[in-house]
Amino acid sequence: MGFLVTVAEFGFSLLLIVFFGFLSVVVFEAWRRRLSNVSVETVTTLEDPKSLKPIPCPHITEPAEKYLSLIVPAYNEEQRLPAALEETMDYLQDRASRDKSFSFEIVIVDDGSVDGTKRVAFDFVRKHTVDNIRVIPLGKNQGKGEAIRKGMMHSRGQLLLMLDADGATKVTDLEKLENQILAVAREEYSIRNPASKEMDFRIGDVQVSAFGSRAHLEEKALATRKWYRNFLMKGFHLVVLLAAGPGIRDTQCGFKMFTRAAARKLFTNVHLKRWCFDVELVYLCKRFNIPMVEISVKWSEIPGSKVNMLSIPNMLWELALMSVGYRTGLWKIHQACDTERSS
Ligand SMILES: Nc1nc2c(ncn2[C@@H]2O[C@H](COP(=O)(O)OP(=O)(O)O)[C@@H](O)[C@H]2O)c(=O)[nH]1
Ligand SMILES: [Mg+2]
Repeated sequence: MGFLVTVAEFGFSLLLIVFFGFLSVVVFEAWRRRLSNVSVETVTTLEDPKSLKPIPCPHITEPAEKYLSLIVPAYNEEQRLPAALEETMDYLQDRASRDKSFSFEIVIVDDGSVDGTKRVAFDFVRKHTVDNIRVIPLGKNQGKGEAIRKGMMHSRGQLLLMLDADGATKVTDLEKLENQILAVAREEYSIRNPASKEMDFRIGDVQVSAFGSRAHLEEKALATRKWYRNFLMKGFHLVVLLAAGPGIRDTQCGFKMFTRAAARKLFTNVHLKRWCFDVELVYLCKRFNIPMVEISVKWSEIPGSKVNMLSIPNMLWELALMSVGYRTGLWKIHQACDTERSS
């Protein structure tokens, strides 16, 4: 009898081991597929809403045609987008009228909005022409990170700025980022090409990134916010530190600028599609030795934020994915995007 019980126990344990072994393989396989799922580049078709004619879709691997591109991710921004666009356009037109060498474009990426975002955006295109402002419609919602990636991949600037659709940052602050990038790029260029002349220097060819930052506002925010929000913020900073390492105090600010060469490298590699793609950008800058500067910007909290408590599990999941993806080598780094091809 005792012998039979032992055999039954042994058989049962074996069954459990086989069952859990099988389960682990299934889960690991699903995890592996998710991890190695690099975004596939889709060809985006652009259209002039005035003539309804298709226009050629530029690509980050082609030479720059403008000085500055502003990439605006927009998800259900019918209310907040118009004022932000007006202010941005006023600044850009004013600057272009003062400086004939300054050229720009705004690229709005409509991320599957279900309100009137697309209508608002196309009204602006009709008013300001498709050469100055264009819309990339993504059809279905893919996340802020993916929307920005698509915008970057199809923009024409030597300098590429991502900024939120709610106008939370003063657009004139882009000059702070631009000036820092210019200073760092000139230095990098002269170190790498000691014999070259100033006239050969093209800002878009040197890899530099500038991160707008609200870290200087943190003390005030800590004093005025509820304790659990501060707790969550500190916790998030710790997780970011573990995932991407030190370097940038505010990874999440929606105001960042990249040279074309840096953007080409970063956005052909970035995997995360939602809120933590910024953390991956920091990680990638470090991997590629792309110089990063963090610059304080003016920030106003605009009502209507889409980040909520439900975004937290997604953020943690993305950071876990990133850590495992790069550490196990399942997320590959593509080096082959150093140079542009001629169009
Ligand atoms: N593409 C895309 N953009 C989003 C999504 N959710 C928010 N955004 C955009 O991200 C930017 C910042 O969003 P916001 O809700 O103001 O976030 P907060 O300022 O960090 O609280 C805005 O331009 C939004 O339109 C989304 O699911 N997809
Ligand atoms: Mg906002």
